[in-house]
Amino acid sequence: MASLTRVTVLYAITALLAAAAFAAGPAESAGANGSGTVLLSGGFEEGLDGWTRVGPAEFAADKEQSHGGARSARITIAPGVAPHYQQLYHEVKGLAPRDRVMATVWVRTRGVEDGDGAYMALEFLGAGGQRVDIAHSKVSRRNGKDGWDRLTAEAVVPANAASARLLLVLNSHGTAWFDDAQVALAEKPAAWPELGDAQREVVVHTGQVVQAKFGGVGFDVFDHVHDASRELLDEVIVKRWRELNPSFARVYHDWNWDRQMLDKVAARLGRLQETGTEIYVTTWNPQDCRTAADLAAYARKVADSLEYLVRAKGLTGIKDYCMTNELCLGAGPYAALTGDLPRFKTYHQAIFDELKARKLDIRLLATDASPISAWDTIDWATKNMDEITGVYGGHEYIADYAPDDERFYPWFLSKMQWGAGMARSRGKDFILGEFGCKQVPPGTRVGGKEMDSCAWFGTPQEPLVGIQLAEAAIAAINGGIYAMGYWTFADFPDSFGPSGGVPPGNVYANKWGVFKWSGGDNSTRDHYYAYGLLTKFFRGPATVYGITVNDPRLRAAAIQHQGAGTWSLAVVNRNSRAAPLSVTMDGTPFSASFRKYVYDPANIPTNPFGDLQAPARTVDMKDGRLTDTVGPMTLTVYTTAYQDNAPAPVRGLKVEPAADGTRRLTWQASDAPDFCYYRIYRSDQAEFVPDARTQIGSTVATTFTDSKGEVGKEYFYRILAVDTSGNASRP
Ligand SMILES: [Ca+2]
Repeated sequence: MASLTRVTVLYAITALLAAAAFAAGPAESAGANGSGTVLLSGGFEEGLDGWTRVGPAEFAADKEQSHGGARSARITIAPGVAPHYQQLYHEVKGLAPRDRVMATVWVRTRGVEDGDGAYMALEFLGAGGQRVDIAHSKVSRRNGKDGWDRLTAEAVVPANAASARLLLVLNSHGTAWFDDAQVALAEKPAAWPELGDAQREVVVHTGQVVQAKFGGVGFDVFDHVHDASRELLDEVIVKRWRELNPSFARVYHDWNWDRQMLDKVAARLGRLQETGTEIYVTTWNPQDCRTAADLAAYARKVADSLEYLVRAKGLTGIKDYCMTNELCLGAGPYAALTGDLPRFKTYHQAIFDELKARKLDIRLLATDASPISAWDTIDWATKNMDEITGVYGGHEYIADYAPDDERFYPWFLSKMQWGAGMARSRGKDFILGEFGCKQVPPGTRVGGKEMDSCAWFGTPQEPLVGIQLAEAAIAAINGGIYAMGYWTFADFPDSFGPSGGVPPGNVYANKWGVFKWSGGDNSTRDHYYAYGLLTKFFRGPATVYGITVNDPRLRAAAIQHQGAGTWSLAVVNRNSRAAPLSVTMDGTPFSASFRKYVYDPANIPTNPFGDLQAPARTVDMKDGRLTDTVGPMTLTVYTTAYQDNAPAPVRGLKVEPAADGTRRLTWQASDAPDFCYYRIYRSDQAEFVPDARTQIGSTVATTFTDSKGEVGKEYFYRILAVDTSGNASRP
């Protein structure tokens, strides 16, 4: 879960040194844009000159161990000394804001049995010497335990950074040796052309398949464990799920659920079955099994649970499973299995055998690690446990790029291609199981609760979250990812407490949803109207085609739905002005009328009941070519996945006033085959025309209680049936 995606906060001692200006760096150049330039290298052959020692420890250029040459840097923390991020650090010069930087070092350890172990970090300091960001390598006390280990860290220099350091840290008793440290410039962003009013050419290459069976843009689902009233389900949770219609979901699971809880959960997950959603189940806090017998019993219990959900409760959408969220184990430290992947494999082997014996067709996913810097665990899995792995996957929260940062897309695309490529090297698919924008800093508390939420919510950047998420989805699609889940569909309710996978005593709020769940407030967040367009129109199974765009500030993805043969195209325009657009299909030319949907952060199409925005208009493709204009900083979705026939008018409306002043409405169910939900309207005028001002609700049920009217006043109601294309019936 998102709360713990960042590594344990590591409070390196911050010395208030005068910040050295970046500009003082070397001018040596390698690539055309400076990429590959080595900014710092440390072999420690000449001692520890230039390295600053921090904390009580023994620091030495040591001859006992070396990875290259004759010496390495040694840090030893004696038994009587408290580990407190003792470290060697070195300034890194020659960086500018937005540069992407890579660091590597080799490490080996002896006697490291406690604490966080030995690791590396890139730290960025502001002009006042304060930390503004830090990027860690893998943090594990197993680093270097069995010999020299290579650690890597990658970061984008924050806009407010004035200096940078490479930290070599030991936060355990024992000894760590570091050698062959290197920091290199990975990418210096090249200037992008300003294309003004020039036509943007988007070409969809129908002969070039990027992903032959795309599974869809989806959600992480956690709400099935939270109590919800019938009204909340009908009017909010089920209604919005049906309308956003995602074909993929990653779903929370607890190995310790009893039959009663499994029944409750299965009933709530029925809505995913109704929408034909593929379900990826992940267990939170799996049992820490100490013996082979314990593990075998545990694997049986997990398989029992999955078999019950699939066979007894009919949740046949369950297709994927991972034994743990983000490599956590029991009550251990976050991502404890990162440093013990053979143990992860042992769990999956036991569960694999159980599923196979029961002929349950569920793919095991490795490794579910977060963030991208921990995806080397996935690489390990491709090399060490491919025969029991059906699909690969990991998570990422976008820590280094603000939503208004146009440089996010190419970086994320390269990472998606890397992840999908690892899986493809074994003939498998890759699932981006969780993603989201930047998380609030660990330790953020609101109203006495530990907050787990998006750092941009409630800020002027919030409307742009929808744009960044759309870019992430477009990058994942074009990168060849199989399916993705945004964390999360709904907020956790305020009442969520110290159960459900959160350590006892941790009072915790998880507020990432596309809509809120706080008291009676279920209002949507802005990104509902951007990401929701993508879940609805980028469903699987679909074919993803290669696409080229002649403007680096324009991002586009195109899919064709299998079966119906319909098309959906998403375009994000990062330019600060409108862009004339031409889209060409380079295969057999065809003509079609596309509906055009727009998400404009400057004009959010909010609806109090979460009804998705109507299409802006239709745009015709003629002989394989569509021309239009896309607005500045917008997401535009074009689709032929719709029909124009509205449902028949709703019949049989009855209104029954109750003594308490509420009015209970009932009506006959719509018989439209693609029915989605009803809208309820009220006026004190008999002949009123339903509109946004008179709408009082939306629901999937054929009943609605109007509890907001004045007692004794006469009201008139209209019910409209809405289909999955968004067409509403006549009153
Ligand atoms: Ca050396």
